Amino acid sequence: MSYQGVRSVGNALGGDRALVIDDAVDLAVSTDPLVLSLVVLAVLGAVFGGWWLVRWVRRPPGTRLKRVLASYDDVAVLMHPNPDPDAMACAMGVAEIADTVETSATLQYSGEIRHQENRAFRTVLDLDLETVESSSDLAADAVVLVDHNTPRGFTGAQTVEPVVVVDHHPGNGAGTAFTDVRPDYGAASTIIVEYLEDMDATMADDDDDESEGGFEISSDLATGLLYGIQSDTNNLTKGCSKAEFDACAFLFPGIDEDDLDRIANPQVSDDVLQIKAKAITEKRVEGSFATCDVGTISNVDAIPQAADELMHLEGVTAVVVYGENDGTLHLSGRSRDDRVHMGETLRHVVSDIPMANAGGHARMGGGQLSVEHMRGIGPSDGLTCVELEDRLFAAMAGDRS
Ligand SMILES: [Mn+2]
Repeated sequence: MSYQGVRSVGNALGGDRALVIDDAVDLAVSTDPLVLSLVVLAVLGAVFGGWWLVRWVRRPPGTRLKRVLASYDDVAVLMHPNPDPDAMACAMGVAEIADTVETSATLQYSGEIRHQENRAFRTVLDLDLETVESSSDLAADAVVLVDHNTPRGFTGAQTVEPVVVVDHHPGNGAGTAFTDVRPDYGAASTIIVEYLEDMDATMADDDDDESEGGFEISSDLATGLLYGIQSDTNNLTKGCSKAEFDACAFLFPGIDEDDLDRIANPQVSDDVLQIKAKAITEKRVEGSFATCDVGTISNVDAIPQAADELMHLEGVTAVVVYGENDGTLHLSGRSRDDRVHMGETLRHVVSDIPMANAGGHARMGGGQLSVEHMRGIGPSDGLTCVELEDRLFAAMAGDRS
């Protein structure tokens, strides 16, 4: 607004106020050009300060995570029990981000890495992972949780307060310094990829050892993150958001196709194939549902794989496969039938059996029950496997009696 403009507004206000504005403007202009330039500088300072504040508040999450990691010398990056490729890829990503700020990261997990693809992932990408049996095994006080949001699966897990949580599962778990939980995402690896993009990371180029100041993504990390996304979304066919496709496109130039093939198509052990064969030949089908008792087995990881195999059967929309290992009956259920919520079905079936637990999502569920308790130690009558199957069929058909 021009000086004349200000004066006319002042006049329009009328009376004393017009006089005050008049005086102020006269003062500023007539006294000293230095005062005027100071005023201009103050205005510019306020504008720039505001812009900086907005930028600071809106810092992308990848930048914020990097700063949080930079404030620790050591962090323990904790995967969920029996980690899958998505969890392992996230841990690799956090470790590489930590490395850029000279924070040392130890990758840890509880349980076992059993599934042949998970073992291949670890071997091919040469991961250095440590196991945790109790909270005293944690490598650092600062714990970063990836691909789950509440610590579980080891003694004292409930006492652990993570500083960082990065996850895509529903839940209320939070980190004391940083929380990023996106249940609409198909994989937690996708979130890590976005962090790398936030940090202007580029794919490592073998021909050029010179880093251009930015962070370079190794081919192991790019391959791991891509496989993490693929395995959590059944090769981009289930539970995907647009973010998964964007992340895969970003990773594409950096992946090692041979490594990806070695991870995705590992050799399958004889017992896994035997158990799948048993599920296929000895299944019990009623209507569009199937169950199978695969008997006593040594590799419990074969049970969900056998359930996946049975789901390929034409006309079958929900299956439960179960087998016994070391006194525990392991159940694994799958459903693509909107009428069958598998997690609820399994929960209902075991609800009156002591020491049993079961649950899961609509399309996927699992459970464990003590064989002794199922057979009815103590006062209860117990349950045979045939009766268990009858219950399973009834529950899948919607009978909640
Ligand atoms: Mn995941």
